[in-house]
Amino acid sequence: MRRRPDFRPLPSEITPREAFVSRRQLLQGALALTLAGTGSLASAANSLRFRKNPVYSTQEKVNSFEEITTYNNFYEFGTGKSDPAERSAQFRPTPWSLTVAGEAEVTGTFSLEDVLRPHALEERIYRLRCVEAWSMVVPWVGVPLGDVIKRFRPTSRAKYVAFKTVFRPGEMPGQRFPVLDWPYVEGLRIDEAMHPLTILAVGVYGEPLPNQNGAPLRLVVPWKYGFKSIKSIVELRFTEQQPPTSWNRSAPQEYGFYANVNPEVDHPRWSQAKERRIGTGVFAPRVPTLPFNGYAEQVAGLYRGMDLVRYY
Ligand SMILES: Nc1nc2c(c(=O)[nH]1)N[C@H]1C(S)=C(S)[C@@H](COP(=O)(O)O)O[C@H]1N2
Ligand SMILES: [Mo]
Repeated sequence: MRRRPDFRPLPSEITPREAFVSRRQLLQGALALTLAGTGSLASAANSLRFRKNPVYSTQEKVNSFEEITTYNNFYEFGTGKSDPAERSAQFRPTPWSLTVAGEAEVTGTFSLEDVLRPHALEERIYRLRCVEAWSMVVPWVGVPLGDVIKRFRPTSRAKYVAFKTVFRPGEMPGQRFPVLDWPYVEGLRIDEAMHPLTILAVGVYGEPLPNQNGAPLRLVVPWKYGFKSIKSIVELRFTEQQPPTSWNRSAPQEYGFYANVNPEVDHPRWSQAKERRIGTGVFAPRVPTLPFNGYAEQVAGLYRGMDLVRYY
C-alpha cells in the first residue's frame, strides 16, 4: 500500500501499544457477547462492532436483510433489480484502498483500514428513497463522512466533494456495456458532505456490506434520491467547481446535481409525490413522500434561499 509521507495520524488517533492490545482483547470478548445477546446467525468473523445511534435513526419498521440485499440498483452488475445480487459474486472488495485528492492538505492513497481505524462505527436506520418511487428502511453501519473528511484537512478552496466508483469490467459485467459513462461518479457540496446525517457505510444488518450494496464502502445521504449514494468508492476529490455526476451527464433534464427528495418536483416521466415501500406488497397503498425524505428539519437550512425547482 502506498502511503504518502505527509499522511500522519492526528495525535488523538495514536493509540499506545498496550491500550491497543487490551482493546483488542476487549473487542473479542464484546463480540462474543454481541452474538450471544442478539442470537445473530452471522459468524463472529463477519460481524462488525458498532453502537446504535437512536438519535439519527427512524422508528419505522426496517426492511428484511433479504429485501435489502436482493432488490438493488447497481448498474455495474446489470440494470435488473436482482442482477446485483445474482451477478456480483466475482467482485473482490478486499483489499481496498481509497485515493484522496484535490483541495486538501492530506492527499494520497490509503488502505481502507487506515481510513477507518480512528472512527467508531455506528448503526443508523435510515429511509432510502429511490428516484424510481420505491423506498426501503435500512439499518446501515458506518461513520459520519464529515469526521473522515476533517482528517484530510480540506482547504478553503474545497467547495465540493467528488466521488468515484471502482472501474473493474472484469468483475463488474455491467461495465462491459455503455449503459452509463463508467466509472460512476457523484458529488456533494462540502456542507452536504459535512452534515452529520451523511455517512460512509461499511455494513448493513451488522455485517460488512454485501457486494450488491456497494462493498466495501458506499455513501449514504438519506435526504437525497438513492442515486446520490454512490457505491464501492475508490476516490474522494475536493474541488472548487461543481463536479459532474453520472446520472446528470446521462439525462440532465431528469437528474440534477442536488437530487433532494422533493414530492413537489416530479420526474419528467412520473410523479414523485408517493412511494412504494418494498416488502409491503403490490396492493399496499403508496405512502406520501416527505420533503427531504422526512429529514427536512435537519437539512432544509442547507438550501435556504435556493429555488429547489431550478436546482433539482
Ligand atoms: N456505483 C453505483 N452506485 C449506485 C448505483 C449504481 O448504479 N452504481 N445506483 C444508485 C441508486 S439509483 C440507488 S437507489 C442506490 C441503491 O442502493 P441499495 O442497492 O443498497 O439499496 O444505490 C445508488 N448507488
Ligand atoms: Mo435509485
